[in-house]
Amino acid sequence: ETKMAKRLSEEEQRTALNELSGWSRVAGREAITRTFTFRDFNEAFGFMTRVALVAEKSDHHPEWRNVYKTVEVVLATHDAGGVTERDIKLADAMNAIAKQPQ
Ligand code: HBI
Repeated sequence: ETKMAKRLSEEEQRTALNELSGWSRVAGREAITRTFTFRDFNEAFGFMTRVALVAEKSDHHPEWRNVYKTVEVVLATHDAGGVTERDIKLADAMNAIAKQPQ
């Protein structure tokens, strides 16, 4: 049996998001979001490919939508019904991957 991640309060989310550039809370839903913009489709899809490997490894998966060179991401922990440290960790990993030279 694996331990259920604890939901972060609104205050805890705000504190965590202060150190996560580009991320904000979703209005009307317990989730966080960021839209990444790349130079072209190839860079956007390369980002998604790298993130997919991290997501699968940690069994934590983004909701996302790619339109040309943008990737709109929403993160929530469905099992917990809100935002948890798992979302913050994946958001941080996505920021790091987006910064890598393509
Ligand atoms: N990804 N974002 C997210 N949230 C979850 O709750 C989640 C997931 N990936 C896999 C997963 N949960 C599994 O642990 C369960 O659905 C079994």
